[in-house]
Amino acid sequence: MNNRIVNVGLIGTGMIGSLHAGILTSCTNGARVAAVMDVDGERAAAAAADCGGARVYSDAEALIKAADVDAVLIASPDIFHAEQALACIAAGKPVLCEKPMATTRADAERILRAEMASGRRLLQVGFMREYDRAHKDLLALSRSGAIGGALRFRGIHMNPSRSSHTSIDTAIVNSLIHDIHSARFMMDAEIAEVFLRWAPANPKDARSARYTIIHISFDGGAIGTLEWSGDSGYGYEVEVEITGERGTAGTTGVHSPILRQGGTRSQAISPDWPQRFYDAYVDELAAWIGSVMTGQATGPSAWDGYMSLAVAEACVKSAESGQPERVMGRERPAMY
Ligand code: ISE
Repeated sequence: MNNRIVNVGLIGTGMIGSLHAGILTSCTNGARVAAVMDVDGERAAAAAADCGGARVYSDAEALIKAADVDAVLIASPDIFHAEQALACIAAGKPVLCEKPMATTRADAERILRAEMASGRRLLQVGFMREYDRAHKDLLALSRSGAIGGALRFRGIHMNPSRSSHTSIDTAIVNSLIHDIHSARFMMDAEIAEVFLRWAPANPKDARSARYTIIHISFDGGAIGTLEWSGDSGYGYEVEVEITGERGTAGTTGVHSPILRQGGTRSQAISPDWPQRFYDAYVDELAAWIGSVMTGQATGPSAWDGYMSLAVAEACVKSAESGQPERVMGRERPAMY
């Protein structure tokens, strides 16, 4: 790429889309939001104005094909991700696609094949925890060999109360997909088998999900658990821990000051994910823009998008069967 400024086309201006737009506009060197698309025209126009006057599209395909859009950020509802990612690859445009990359393993496979046929990596998946300082420090410690070979992974993911309950399928594909990817990248191993149990949010609706525990087995023999709550009752928390042959290491929790007052010792917890992971999003976008400039996609790949969905599919199957389920992956292509 010769121009010094990457013109980004943003698809979707909801909560995550506007978070990305704000970061790209205010603190990402070498980037600007040049075009936005949303089916809600008013919301798109407001986002465009916040970005200093981006062009507004009502059609994602038209934005992707626009000659002056250098790279695309997909932040639309999950069900649109796959087709929009495929359109970006067909147009030869670098794309940062929010998680999940698709909603089914079959669609993820189509993306993987399209990217392989294009001959180069164009797609980065928005698994932003890879850019989180606490995750990076723990991964570096584990890779240093300080705790020996990894035996067990533990992921904790607590969400604050939402206005509506999530179904178990949505909890897996939209939210637990982060934890699935974290387990893979923190352990440097693929997940081979899963066994899911959950407590419903509403006893009259068995598919509603309040608390979920997934037992996982990795290729090579390590084991783990992913715990998820759709309603922690106290705020938002994500922690990971690895037990090795010679010790256990984990992230250190909230970083706000400890307050001693009125006979208590307290520490504020993030209200939700935009606060907890803001810095990770900033670093993710800086890395993505850097990779667009050099012409070589980095970070979580279409392979990560595919494998996380293969594991998610096994989790959904386990929710239906009540049994442990094998992950139906595929051989890792040489390109990844
Ligand atoms: C949300 O879509 C996210 O991506 C957050 O990171 C995750 O923690 C949350 O559970 C999801 O709903």
